[in-house]
Amino acid sequence: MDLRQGIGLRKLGRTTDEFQQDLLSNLYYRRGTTVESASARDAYEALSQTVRDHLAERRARTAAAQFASNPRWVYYLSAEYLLGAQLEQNLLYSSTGELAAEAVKALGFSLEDLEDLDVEPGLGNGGLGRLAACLVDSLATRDIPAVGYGIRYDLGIFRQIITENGQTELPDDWAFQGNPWEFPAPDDRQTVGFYGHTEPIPGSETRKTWVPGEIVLGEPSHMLVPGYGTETVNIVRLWSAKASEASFDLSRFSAGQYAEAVQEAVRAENISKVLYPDDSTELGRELRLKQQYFLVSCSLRDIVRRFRLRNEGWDTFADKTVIQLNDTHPTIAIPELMRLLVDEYEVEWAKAWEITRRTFAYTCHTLLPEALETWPVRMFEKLLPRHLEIIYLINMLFLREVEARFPGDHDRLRRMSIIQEEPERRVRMAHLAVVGTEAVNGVAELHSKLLRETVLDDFAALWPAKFQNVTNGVSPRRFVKLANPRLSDLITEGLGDDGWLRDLERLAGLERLADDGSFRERWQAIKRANKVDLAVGDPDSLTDVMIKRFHEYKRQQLKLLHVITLYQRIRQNPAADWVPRTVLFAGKAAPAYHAAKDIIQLIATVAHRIEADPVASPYLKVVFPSNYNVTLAERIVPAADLSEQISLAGKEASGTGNMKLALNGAVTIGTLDGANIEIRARVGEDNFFLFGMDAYEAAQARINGYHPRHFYDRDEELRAAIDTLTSGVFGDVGRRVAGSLLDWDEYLTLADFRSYLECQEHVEKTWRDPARWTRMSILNTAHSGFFSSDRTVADYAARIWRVSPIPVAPPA
Ligand code: KOT
Repeated sequence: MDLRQGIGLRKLGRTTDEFQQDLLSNLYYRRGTTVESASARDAYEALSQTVRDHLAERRARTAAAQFASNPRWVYYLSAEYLLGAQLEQNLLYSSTGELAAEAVKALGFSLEDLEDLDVEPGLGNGGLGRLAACLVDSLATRDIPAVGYGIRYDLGIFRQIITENGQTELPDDWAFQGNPWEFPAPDDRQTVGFYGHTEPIPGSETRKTWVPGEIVLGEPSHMLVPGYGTETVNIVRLWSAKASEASFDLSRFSAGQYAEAVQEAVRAENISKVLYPDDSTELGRELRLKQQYFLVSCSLRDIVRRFRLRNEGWDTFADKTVIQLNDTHPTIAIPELMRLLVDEYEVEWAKAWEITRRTFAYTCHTLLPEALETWPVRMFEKLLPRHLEIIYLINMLFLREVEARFPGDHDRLRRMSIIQEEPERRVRMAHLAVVGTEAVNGVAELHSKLLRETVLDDFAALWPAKFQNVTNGVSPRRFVKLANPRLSDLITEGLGDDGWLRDLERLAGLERLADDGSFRERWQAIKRANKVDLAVGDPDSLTDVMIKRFHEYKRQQLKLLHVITLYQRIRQNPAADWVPRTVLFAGKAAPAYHAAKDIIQLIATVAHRIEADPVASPYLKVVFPSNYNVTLAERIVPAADLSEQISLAGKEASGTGNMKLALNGAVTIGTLDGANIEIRARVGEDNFFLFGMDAYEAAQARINGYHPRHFYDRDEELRAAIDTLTSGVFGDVGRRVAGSLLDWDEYLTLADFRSYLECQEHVEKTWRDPARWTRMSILNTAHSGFFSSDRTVADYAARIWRVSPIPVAPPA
C-alpha cells in the first residue's frame, strides 16, 4: 500500500446510510457506548467527531497541497479569537447538515438538541476577537495558506448575569466537558523562557546569550477552519502553558510540603489560565505581558519550524512568511524574531532587521489613547531582559534615521521614540509595531485617516507609503446564512442561486426587488418570524437594538437618556399614538470598569421600572438579556429593525456589529464614525438615519471648552431626564451616572442629545409607513455586500500580504 495515498482510502459517508455507519462507529469505538445507552452528550460527541472527520480529510489534502507549493504563508497572530459555536458551522461547511439530521434522528435525538450542547469558545472580548474569527474563515474560503495563532485560555470571557444589581461575572470553564473540535499536538510543544539575565558573547557586538530564569512549556492544539464552498481547511493553533517536569519540587513533596511542591508549576500554568476581560483599555499587569510573550515565542518557533520543512537559510524567509499582528498585543514578536535571527541563528543585525521588517504587518484597532499599550521599562527589563536590549538598539538606529531626515528636531525625536521618558520610562508598543513592520493599517477609512492625522502623524510624515486602510468585514456564512436561514432562503430565491455566499456584492441584485410588493411582504414576514423566535417583546413593535461592549465612548448612556425621555413623554400623554418599541441592550463591561457597570445597572433598573408601569409598558419595553456572545448575537441580529451605532464620532475604529445588522436588513441610526460612514455611503443617505457631530466638530468642541451644563440648561427634556436620575428614583446608580454626565461627559453625550432625539422622531415617522421601511431594509441588505470579510481578506492579500490562493484539488 502506498501510504501517501492513505488518506484517500478512508471513505467518508456521503449517503445517509454511510453517514449513519460512521456515526455508529464513533459512538461505539471512540465514545465507548451503544445506541441503547447513548446520552445526548454521547450523540453530540459522536456527531461532532463524524463531522470533524470530514474536515480532517480535507485538512490532510490542504496541508499536502499547501506545503507542496511552498507559498508565502499568512500567519495571523492574535491574543483573541471569538470563533462562535462550531457544530452548526462545520455541518454547513462540510455539507453534511441533512445527513446529520437524519442520522441523529434515528438515534432518537434532534439536531437542535445536540447543537444546544455545543459550547462556544469565548476566547476573546469583542470586536477584535470576532474580527480574527471572520478573517480566518475568509482566508480559508479564499484558499489562502494561513495559520491563526492564539492562546487556549482555560477560562474564556466571563459569563455575565444581569439583575437589577447590574452585572455579575462568573468564570467560563468552556472546555469543562471537553472540546471535540480540537486536535492536541504535543509533539510540536515549545519551550519559552522568562526572566534571567543576558551575557555578552566575546567577539560580537550585537549578539548576546540570554539565560532565562524560568522555563515554561507551550503545548499546541488546533481547531479546523474550513473554507466555504471550497476544499481548503486551514487551522487555528492555540497554545496552552504547561509546567516543565523540573518545576515540580519532589524534595518538598517528600517533606510533606504539598502546596509548595507544585507552586512553581501552578505559576507556570497560570499563563494561559484566563483571558483578560478588558476591551479597549490598557492594563499594565505582568501576567498579561507574559501571556503576550508566551503566544509570540511559541508561534514564532512554530513558524520557523514550518519554514524549515521546505526552505534553507534565511534569504527567503520574508518571501515565504508574512505575520499579521492583530493590534499591539503580539508586538514583542518583532524583537523576538530579531533575537532568534541574531542570537540563535547568527544572522548579521542589518540583514536580520531587513528580514524582520519585511515579515511583519500591523493592524491598529483603536484611537483611544488609553488603549495604546505601553509597558514599564522596569517590568520589561525583569521579564524579558534580552528583548529590552534589542528594543533599545532598534530605537537607537531608528532615531538616527529620524535625525537624518529632520536634523535638530529634538521634540520630534522625543515624540517618536519607542521609549517614553515621562512621567515614567515605558515601552510604546504601537511605535515598536510601526517601526518594525512593512505595513500599518487602520480598520475603516475614517480610522485610518485619523491614525495618519493624529496618533501616528509623525510616522505617517516619515513613511507615508506604509500607512493603509483595510475596512473590516464579517462572515456572511455565520452572520447571514447560519444566523438567518429564512432570509438566506429568500435571498437565494430572489437572486436565483446561493452564489452570494461567496460573492457578497451579488446582493446588489436584490435592489430590483425592493419595489416588488410581494417580495417586500415576504421580507417583512421573515423579520417578524425572527422576532417571534427571539421572544423578547411584541413582534410588531419596533425592535431597537444596541449590542456591543459597554464603554462610555459607545454611549449606551445616550440611548438610555432617549429611553427615559420616551418614558416621560408617554407618562405625560398616555393617549397619544405612540410607536411601540422594544429596546434591546446586550453586552459586557470589563469587571473593573465601574462607570460602564453603572450604566448597565441603571439600564436594568429603568427596564424594571417601565415594565412595572401599566401606562408606559404597552408602548415601551426595555430588555437586557444576559451574557452577550457570538451565539446570542446570531439570535438578535436577524430580529433587529433598528441598529444603534451612536458612538462619539472619531472614537469607534470601525465597528462590525453595524455591518452584521445592516446585512440582515436593520436600518442604522448612527453618527459619522468608523465604518458607519462607509455603510451610509453604500446603502444611501435616504436609507440611514444620521445624527450628531462629526469627528472634526467633536474634536473642536473639546478644544473650545465643553460644558455639558450648557446643554442641560437649554434643553427642557434633557433636563427632565437628568433630573429624574439626580432625584434618586433610580437609586444611587442614577445619581452617579447623572453626575458624571453633568460634571464631565467625556464623550459629549449631552451635546448630541437633541440631534439624536430628533433623528429618532424621524425613525418613528418612517416606521409608520411599513412599505417604505421595508424598502429601506431591503436596500440595506442589497448594498452591504462590500462588508464581507472575504473582501477584507482580498484587500489584505493584494495590498499588504501579496499572496495568492492555492486551490486544493477535490479527492480523486
Ligand atoms: C483592545 C485593546 C487595545 C487596543 C484595541 C482593542 C480593541 C479594539 N478591542 N476591540 N477593538 C475593536 O476592534 C474592532 C475590529 O477591528 C473594531 O471594529 C472596533 O471599532 C474596535 O473597538
